Amino acid sequence: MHRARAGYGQADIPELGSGPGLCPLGLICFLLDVFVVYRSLAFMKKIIHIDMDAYFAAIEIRENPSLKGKCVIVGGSPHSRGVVSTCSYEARKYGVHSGMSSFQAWKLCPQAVFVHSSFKLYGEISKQIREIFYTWTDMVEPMSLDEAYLDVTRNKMNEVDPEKIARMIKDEVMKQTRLSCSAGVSYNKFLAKIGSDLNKPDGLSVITAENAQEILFALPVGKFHGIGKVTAARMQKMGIKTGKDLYERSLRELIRHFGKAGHFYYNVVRGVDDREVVNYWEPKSISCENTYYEDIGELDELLRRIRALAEKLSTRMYYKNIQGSNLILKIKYANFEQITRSCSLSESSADKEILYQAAEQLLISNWDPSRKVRLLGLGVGKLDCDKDCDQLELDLPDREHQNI
Ligand code: DCP
Ligand code: MG
Repeated sequence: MHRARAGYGQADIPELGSGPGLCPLGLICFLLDVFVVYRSLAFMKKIIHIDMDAYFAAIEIRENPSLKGKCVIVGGSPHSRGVVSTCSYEARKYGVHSGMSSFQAWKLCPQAVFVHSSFKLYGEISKQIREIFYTWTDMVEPMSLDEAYLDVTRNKMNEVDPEKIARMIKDEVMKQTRLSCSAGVSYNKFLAKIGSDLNKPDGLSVITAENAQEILFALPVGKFHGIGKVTAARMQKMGIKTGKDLYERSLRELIRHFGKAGHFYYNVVRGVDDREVVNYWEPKSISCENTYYEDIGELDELLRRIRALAEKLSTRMYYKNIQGSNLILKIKYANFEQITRSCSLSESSADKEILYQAAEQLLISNWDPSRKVRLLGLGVGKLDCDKDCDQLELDLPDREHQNI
């Protein structure tokens, strides 16, 4: 009934008095419409999404003010096959971005200053920021160290205007940490997340039932949360470049091309997202995997791939603030046959070397050398999660997310 809380206002709230004329039946229709509109508005959630700006880089600059205004890249060294965790907005102008190899980043921006990550500090500041959120509501869902959803529909200060709350949170974060963040305010999580990205850095965007369609229609599909690079490229090929193009495709067509995710795309482009803000959720495992362009038959090469996976997994675990004591290895052979083996770690850890050592042993004792490998996956289970443990991100069924 109350679909406006999860859809565009005009599309979903019936126009008042649109039924038959004011005969008794018309009157009943009219009253029903009033009731629906009332319920729609009454049930509209107030969601804020906060995302820190250039988080790791901004902290490094705060700690070392001589870096201010420079191209700062946080991550591995360009000469050690490292990757970029993030970079300052100055470095982004040269095309540097998260996930790119540090070597490539250095080639694009040779004047950049490379800084190693200080995860412990990032975690401490993250907790400090969350305390600010908790002054408003306990309905806080952290998505990573630098990002969280807040449901402020009802809040501890009884403030009715979510935009005002977002502004006060931004000011308080700046005051306490000397770091800037961007906020998106809307009636569901998807739109709030889109909003926080609209005017970065130091942005504040409000997406309402009235302006949602205009904003989503103009947005390139690659900017939709949940549509990764590979899917965006597939959509481009199908002629789906913007939200408007996506809106025009039928549910049937989207499901045919994208499976279960098609349903998600169909809904979110209509501003429909009924996911609740969940304030605590214990992840069971965390993992990553890679399908290789060419099947691999050499042990050395497999170990090299395992090392890369261990590093990636370790970074994700630090980023999510979790440790685990059970290592899981997945091997998929060229004929798609698959085995999964696991072992206990000596202690709960997120350390890349500890993960690698255990994975190496598992691989050597379980791999069949007469067969080539198509895919490797590494995961960690039996996770240690205290109250501050972060929630893992929604895994969409998209190959590029590389989750087991
Ligand atoms: N991060 C990482 N590896 C990635 C992506 C991110 O280690 N592939 C880390 C570094 C970022 C932090 O997570 O500082 C937050 O990620 P964001 O995607 O929010 O990126 P930033 O906060 O750096 O920049 P933005 O201003 O675009 O939010
Ligand atoms: Mg950020």
